[in-house]
Amino acid sequence: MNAARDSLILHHYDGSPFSEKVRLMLGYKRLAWRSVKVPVIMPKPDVTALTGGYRKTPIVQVGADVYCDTALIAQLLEARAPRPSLFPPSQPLAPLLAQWADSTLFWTVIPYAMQPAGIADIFKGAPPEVLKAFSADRAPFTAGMKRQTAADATVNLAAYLGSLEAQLADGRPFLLGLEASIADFAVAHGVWYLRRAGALAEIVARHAQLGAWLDRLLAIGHGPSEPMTSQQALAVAKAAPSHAPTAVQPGLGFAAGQVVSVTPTDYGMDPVTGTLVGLNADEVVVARDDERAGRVHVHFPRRGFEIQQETT
Ligand SMILES: N[C@@H](CCC(=O)N[C@@H](CS)C(=O)NCC(=O)O)C(=O)O
Repeated sequence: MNAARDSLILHHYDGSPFSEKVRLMLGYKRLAWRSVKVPVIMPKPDVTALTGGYRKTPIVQVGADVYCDTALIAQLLEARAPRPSLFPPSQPLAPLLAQWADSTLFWTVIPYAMQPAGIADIFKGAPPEVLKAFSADRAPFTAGMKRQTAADATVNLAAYLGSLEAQLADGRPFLLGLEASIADFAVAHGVWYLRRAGALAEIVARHAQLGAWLDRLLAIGHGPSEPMTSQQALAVAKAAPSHAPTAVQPGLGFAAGQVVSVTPTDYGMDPVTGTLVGLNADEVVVARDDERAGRVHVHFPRRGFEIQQETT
């Protein structure tokens, strides 16, 4: 099991757009990874044993360190394999475009693709109970959000894809220039999902440059992976001798050792409670104990997450 100690373990499922974003980033960086398939809906006991309650997909595990949210996962991969970079210095706006794609574009793609004509293809072959269970799972998951109507999403998406097409019109291979960046991977997962939406995928096919750009990104592939069970992943966490070095930077409003909860501010607002062990402008890290996973350090991006001190 020693070889697994420092391995990147991706917990994901095939049809998850944010997982596709990470799979492509792994491929881009030619990193080897272990693949743990997780359930599409709750319950996910082997995920929450690692995270302490966070249920979004994907997560990446390295030993007893668990990284939530693809914005932070991108930074982890960048640290593991700096070249090729997801953050080329010539593209300072790449993280901003990525943030827009992961929020606004994604939440325009979903209501557009989830129209009856899209659902028919996205859930092809699945019995009606599966669709029903999916809807029942996702309703509370997104309860705090105002969802776009299909009509609004259609108009908005046409404008967004039109802008992306225009950006690529000068023949550049990637959205912000000659090199790929985090912006490409963040936009790609939404457009990838649109392509799976049967007749509705026509909205992508209308844009020749955008289609060619997506093909270019998908050609990167996912790199080499080996399957692993969720039980094996829990055993890797439990056996890990130590955690990644981390520290609480002073002046950011919290102190090491405080019991805090960390909660996404957009949707899927499941709090994770633990002892604060790491904090800086980019990430917040809490330590928590789980019977099966042992002592786990759970990492979240600082932006897009709320930290609350818990009264003990
Ligand atoms: N900001 C998160 C968003 C992740 C997200 O919304 N993932 C979707 C799947 S693509 C999800 O969690 N759906 C519910 C689930 O898988 O339980 C990230 O970048 O990782």
